[in-house]
Amino acid sequence: METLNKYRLLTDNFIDNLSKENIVPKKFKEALFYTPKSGGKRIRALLTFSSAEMFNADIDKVVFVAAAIELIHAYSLIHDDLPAMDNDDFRRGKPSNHKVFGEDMAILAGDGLNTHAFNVIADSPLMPEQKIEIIKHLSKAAGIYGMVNGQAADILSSGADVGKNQQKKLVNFIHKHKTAKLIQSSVVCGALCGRNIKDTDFNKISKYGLYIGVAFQIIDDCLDIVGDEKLLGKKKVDEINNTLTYPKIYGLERSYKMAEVLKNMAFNEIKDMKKSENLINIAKLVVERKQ
Ligand code: GRG
Repeated sequence: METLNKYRLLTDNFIDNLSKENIVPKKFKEALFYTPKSGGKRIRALLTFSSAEMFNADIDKVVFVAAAIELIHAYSLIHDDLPAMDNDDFRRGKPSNHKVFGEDMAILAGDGLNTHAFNVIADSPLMPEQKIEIIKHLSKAAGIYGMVNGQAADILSSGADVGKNQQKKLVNFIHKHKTAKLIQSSVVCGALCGRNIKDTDFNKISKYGLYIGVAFQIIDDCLDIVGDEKLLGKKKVDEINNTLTYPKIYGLERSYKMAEVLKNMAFNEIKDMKKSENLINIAKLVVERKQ
């Protein structure tokens, strides 16, 4: 756990330094860094570091990728909170970005974080071929074949009049794309910072990422019912927005069991690999979390 705290600190410091760059107008700069610097668990960054260390990557280089992924994640939260999306007034225990800076600045802050994340990776000291592979994977996972696609499916499905079987397929698609693809990419991009990765190991790590990514969103759905709003740092809105969730379809108990099964499937992929302790610990954190 000490290593995870070190990784969290490295990410925070990197983002803090980015926010010292000379960007005007002042209000845009404030909107840009308000969400990335407002805390958060930094799960995605921890996954990138933890996967990278299994492939002997240089931590000083990995931090560029870990922080970039947190910038993309922050952009997604800012846009997700907008009235046209989830309409959330609170995030990470504070007023949402658009509540402080207005919808116009919040949209632009999200756009800015999304594009700059790729600049951070391109500007990193990693090897050119590593950067290309990372940018290729991450842009696909965060974009039209991943997170943005899942968000679109989520919005289009809310309140849709479909049968139970169709609902199951839909919720699976949404969770996999909206949340799991970026989490999976955090793990994969960490590995891509390393050297001499065997295909078998790459496949294992990739499956681990997908399984805990889906488990993460199932737990998120459960916490939207049983969680404490103070701990979550946001209002529970799934019921209000008529969002398609695992507990809505399967009930709370079965949803928790499914997350547990996915955690064990993730464990099985990596348990025999060297230096996998951190990824095992993160998988536990994902399923046991209360915030
Ligand atoms: C392009 C206009 C436009 C909008 C896109 C892509 C998108 C909006 C939203 C992404 C979907 C999204 C926000 C999914 C939720 C994922 C999730 C469970 C977020 C919470 O993550 P945590 O718990 O947050 O890791 P912290 O605060 O700890 O970092």
